[in-house]
This record gives sequence, structure tokens and C-alpha cells, in this order.
Amino acid sequence: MADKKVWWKEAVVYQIYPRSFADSNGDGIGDLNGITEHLDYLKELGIDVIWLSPIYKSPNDDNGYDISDYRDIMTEFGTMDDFDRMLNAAHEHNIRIVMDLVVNHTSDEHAWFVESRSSVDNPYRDYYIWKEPRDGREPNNWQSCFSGSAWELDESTGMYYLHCFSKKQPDLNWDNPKVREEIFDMMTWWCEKGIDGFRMDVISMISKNPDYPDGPVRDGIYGDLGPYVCNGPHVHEYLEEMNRKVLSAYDIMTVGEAAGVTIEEAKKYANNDGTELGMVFHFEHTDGVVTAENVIGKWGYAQPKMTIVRDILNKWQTGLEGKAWGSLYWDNHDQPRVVSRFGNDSPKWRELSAKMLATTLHMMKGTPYIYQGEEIGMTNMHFTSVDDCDDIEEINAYTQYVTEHGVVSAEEMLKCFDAVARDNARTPMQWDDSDNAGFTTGKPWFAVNPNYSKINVKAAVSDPDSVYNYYRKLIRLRHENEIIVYGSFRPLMTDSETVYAYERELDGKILTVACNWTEDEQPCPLFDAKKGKELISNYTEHKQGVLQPYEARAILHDQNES
Ligand code: TEU
Ligand code: CA
Repeated sequence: MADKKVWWKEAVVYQIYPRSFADSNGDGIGDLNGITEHLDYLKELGIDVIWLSPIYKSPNDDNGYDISDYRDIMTEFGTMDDFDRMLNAAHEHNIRIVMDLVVNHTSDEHAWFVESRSSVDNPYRDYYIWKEPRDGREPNNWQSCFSGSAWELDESTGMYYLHCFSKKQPDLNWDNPKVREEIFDMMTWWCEKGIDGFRMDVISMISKNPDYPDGPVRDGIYGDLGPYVCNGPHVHEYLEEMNRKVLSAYDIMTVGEAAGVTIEEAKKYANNDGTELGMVFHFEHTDGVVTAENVIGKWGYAQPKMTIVRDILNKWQTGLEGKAWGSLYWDNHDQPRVVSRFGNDSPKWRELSAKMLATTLHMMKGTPYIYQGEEIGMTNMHFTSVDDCDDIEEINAYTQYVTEHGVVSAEEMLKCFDAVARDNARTPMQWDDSDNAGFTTGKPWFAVNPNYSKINVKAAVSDPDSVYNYYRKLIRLRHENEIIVYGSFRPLMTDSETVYAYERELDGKILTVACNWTEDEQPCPLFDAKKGKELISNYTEHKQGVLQPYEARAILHDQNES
């Protein structure tokens, strides 16, 4: 079945983590005016949509993913006027703005929770998930995604509330129709303002298994909540309701962040009939790949094999074909930098491998997402102590595994942080080689990666061979070639341990893509007898029968012309 054509399938999205993007007033914290000031840069890069990580009022226990007021702006980021100016300016640049929607939970400082915890008969009590103690303890053994129990005792009423993330992020009770109405009203309010879509935070977790059973114990301390909170019994019903009551009235883009999603589930969330969401993010090639040789939980540092990443992505490409639309990403604010994780960030190979990884992803089917700094090949950070870290996930994991239970050594944990910590993505954007990488004239809220003197926007923009100019070309190619957006996908060379290859097909055209994921020359017969036009490559000279270290090529062949 041919895909229905819509703008968000043809778009390239750029994710901004406002805190670390650009500081306009010298307080060391990125802000909305900083974004407005850099719209020309994004226009030049060629992206169509900005996904803005949360900018709402928040006490910042989890950097904005803990919202205390959905209709106000975080003080450090600016005012609602600043927001309106940014939105207008973006629209003048033909750039759409997609908001992060964090509605699985609120901040414990949200007015609803303040009311809810005040007494058992408060009208807001059922806005959240409250349970009686079991044998004088937590209602079950679930571990929060940020370590520790997922339950917090509230002394005043002697009951526990559920928090899948930090204890300052109580889970909303979506089974309460009043909660759904409040959220739908708030979403409508933003749509009426003229925003262009929502990225929905852990939206797969809004419907919990009503039995709240203990989870399987993996690391000897707590049980896994995943099976009982992801893709729960009413999640599709609630999203259909949201679609009916809000989304369907607007021409907006939606993407659900779907922890624990399978292909079968994704076909429902992002079904082609459009009854729920436009597309989802899955985690199989990111959080999923470290589990093989990990140290504990998500924490590990072995570089995942190309074959594992490839088999997962190919499975998703072919699995969704004709059924649901997919998303494409390497990086976001929860992931390490892709050039460090799957590529090679040594000075010799950084640019070649970053371009190779970009080619691998951007020639696939789905809507691509670029995370700030990825387009200049920003790399992971190096952490020498847990005191260097900001992220609550890291700090809590360190406390649980190193300090309290002693099951991982400090050295080992820091090695894991260097490899996969979320803080790797959260160092300030590297704009130029001046102090603090041009991010701020003040003291940056978080350390700048010392490699900014070499890796920065200013240098990248002026170098025609830079990673940045390569991304520009990939984006342009997608806009100019329908086959990259809508062509069907077929894996190639699936026996290769080193070359990731596939082809796309549309209306008699074939696009052949091959990427060498290693620093050695590797056999690749695909291009030897091939006619057609090279769309892009990170090498200017090619060799017969092989791909050179980290070489990537994409050749378009029009069978109607030969
Ligand atoms: O992330 C959801 C999520 O599942 C993350 O915990 C992710 O798996 C983890 O970061 C990687 O181990 C979303 C947001 O993207 C994240 O920033 C928030 O902290 C989280 O939800 C809670 O809102
Ligand atoms: Ca600021």
C-alpha cells in the first residue's frame, strides 16, 4: 500500500534541549531568546521542525520533565511573550515547533499534586496513584526508572504514591476521566496558540496494570516495572480519545516516546489510519543494545556490534512498511553522542564515522531527528567523578549501585557514564572557539566539552567538508528525492559483519546505500557494475569491490532511463 503523503513524513526534525542550546542573557542557562537568535542557523541547516524539550514551569528535578504548570514558562527560559516571539519567528522562517508533552507525570509541586496529597478526600486525590502499604512497606517491589523504589510514602496520609521516575515526578492517574479532560484542555490551549505538534513523553506508560503485581527481580534489589506500566490495558483507548478530542482538529505532527514498544504495538500507536499518533520512538537500537554485555541495568560500555544495531533497525524498517510510519534517530537528550557510541570519536576518524552514521540513518524510511550538536559531530564527555554529573538518573544510579549496595565499583560506574550517560548529550552547544564555546558570556550551568576549540559550529559552517555540511546535504537530498521519503526498504548484504547496506525503491528508481562501520577496508561488491548517479558519499575517490574505512555511499539508479 502506498503511503499517504503528509508534511511530517517529508520533514526533518531538529531537537533542541533549551537549557544547553544558547544563553541570551549571560546567566549561564540556555533560553528561548537564545533559540530565536539562532533560527537563521537552523534555516541554513535546512530542517523543517524543531522539537523543543520541555520549556514549562518546573522545579527542574529532571530538567523540565517535571512540570509544575503546563501553561507557564520556566523562569530561567524566559516569559510567555518570549515564547510567542520565538513561535512567530520560527514560522516566519518556515520552521514548525513541536512541544514536548510530559503528561505521564507532573512535578510534585504542581497544584494538582499539592491538593492531592493534602488529604484522602480531596477532590484531586484520584488525580494520582495512591496505594495502601503492603505489610507495612511499599505496595510492590517496583524500581523507579531513576533507581530506588517507585513508591514514596506520604507521611500525612500514610499512603504511598507511584512515581515511575523521580519521587518529584508523581504519576498521573489516567484512569480518572477528569485527568484526561484537564490534559486534553491544556493540549487544545497550546494548539490554539499555533504550535505544530507534540512529542509525547513516555506516552506508552499512561495505563498501568490494575493488579500492580511484583516485577521480575533483575539485579537483586528491586523488581522491573516495565511489563506492568508499558503498553497497558487502556493506552490505545486513551490515545484514541485524545485523537478524537484534540489532535484530529489540527494539522499537527505527533510522535509518541514509547518505552517498551514492540513492532506489533507500534503498528497500533502509529497506525496508517491516523486514529492515534503520527509515529513513535522505540528504544531497541539505543537502550536495548547495551544489555548484552552490560554492567548493571542500562549501564555498560562495550561498543555495540553493527550487526545488532542493523538487525534491529532492519526489523523495524520492514515491520512497519505499509502499516505505520516510523521515526529515525541516533541521538536525543537521553542518549550518548552517536559518534562516540557507534562510530569513532578519535580525531582521525570522527568526521568520517559521523558522516557514515548519518548516511546510514538518513537514507532510511521514516522521519529523521537530529539532536543539537549531532550535526557538527559533538562527542561524549569525560566524567572524572560523580560530582561532575548533573543528571538525576546517573546520580541516583551511582548512589544505589556504588554507594549503598556496593555492587559496582566507582571506577566501573564512571566508565559506564562516559559511554552511555544522558549528561553526554547535555553539555552546552559548541558555537565557536571563544570562551564557553560561545554558549554563554557567563558561567555555564554545565561543563562545556573541552574539545570545543576544534569542534564548533563556526568552524563547521566554513568548512565545505565538515560534518555540518554533510548533514545539510542529507537534508536537502531528502527534500529533493521522494524515494528517500516514500521508497520501500530492502536489506542488502545481511551476512556482512561490517557493512550496513540496503536499497530503497520507488517508481522504477533504486537507491542503493552501503556504509562501512569499521576503520578497515571491507569488501562490498554492490557498486561494481552499478549504473546511476552518486547522491552522496564521505569519500571523493572510490575503490572497486571495497568500501574504505568508514566509507558511506548512496547511488540512485533510474531504471526508466537505462
Ligand atoms: O524518557 C523516558 C525514558 O524511558 C528514559 O528514562 C530513558 O529510558 C532513559 O533516559 C534512558 O535510560 C523520558 C524523557 O526523555 C527523559 O528525559 C525523562 O527523564 C523521562 O521521560 C521522565 O520524564
Ligand atoms: Ca539565559
